[in-house]
Amino acid sequence: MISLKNLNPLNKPDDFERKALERFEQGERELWQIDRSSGKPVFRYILPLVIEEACLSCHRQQGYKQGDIRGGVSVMIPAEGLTAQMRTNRNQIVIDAVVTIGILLALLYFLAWKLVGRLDETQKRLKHIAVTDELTGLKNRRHIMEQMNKEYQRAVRTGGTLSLILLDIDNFKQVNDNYGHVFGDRVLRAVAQEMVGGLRSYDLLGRIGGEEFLIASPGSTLDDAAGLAERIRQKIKDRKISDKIQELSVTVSAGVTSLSEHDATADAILQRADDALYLAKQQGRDRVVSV
Ligand code: GH3
Ligand code: MG
Ligand code: MG
Repeated sequence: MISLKNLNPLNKPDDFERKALERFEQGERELWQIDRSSGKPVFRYILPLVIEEACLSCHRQQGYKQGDIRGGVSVMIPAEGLTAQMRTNRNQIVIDAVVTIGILLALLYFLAWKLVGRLDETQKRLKHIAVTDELTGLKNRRHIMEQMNKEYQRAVRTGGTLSLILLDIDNFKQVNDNYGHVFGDRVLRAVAQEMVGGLRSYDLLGRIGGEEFLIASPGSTLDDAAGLAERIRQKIKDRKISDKIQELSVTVSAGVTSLSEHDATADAILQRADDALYLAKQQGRDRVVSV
């Protein structure tokens, strides 16, 4: 216990306590500090003792009235452990913050990485959809036509060869009529599969109409392409196409032609392949005609 008007010398405040008592008189309600003057840290804490009604019986003669600050209660606690703990806590807070920020950054990086992956995947998927015929998985009309045009330009530029094969399933309308449209789709997929299996790596294949397919074969002569068309025709003819209740094989007709110096556009070669296909149909179907 300490007081500015101490009766007992033991209650005499030291410097810190005196200043605290003076500040209590100005309205302060508690004070504390870590005192390091003795070399070791000491936690000091002071609360004011306020005169109440009951105190006046003894302290009235000192001139106190109710509400006055009579003194204070001052405690000192060795704070070596406390300051060490505060330091440890501070270090721990810094470590926690660094770890938390690290985890958040890693999470953010992971999410961004995932998102980029997804976008990349979506982009690839969209690209695939844009060039693919949904039913057969072959290249669609637009894409195979673009590729054929590019190959035409390349062949003209380099003086190379380019052959086209136009294939059409024979009497396909009857397949649909007799076996149903769903079975017809099955036939289209099977024919596409046989064609893929018969191609060389540099041949380009696409579905350009309902039951019509185009193969562009860069570097092939007319004879090469006619041979390729014949092998594919035979493979398709030999293929048994079946579901659980019915089985069928189909034939195809093919028109084959090669780039000539008179072809001013890619469409000119395509038209000639179409003419050859028309001839194949005219001559009885299930055959290859080269022109
Ligand atoms: P040709 O031997 O002269 O080629 O006779 P075709 O019956 O094959 O030819 P046509 O052009 O008369 O008939 C083609 C049929 O192909 C008509 C159409 O219903 C069918 N078709 C077109 N696209 C699809 C498809 O995606 N699925 C199915 N199942 N049928 C299709
Ligand atoms: Mg047909
Ligand atoms: Mg047709």
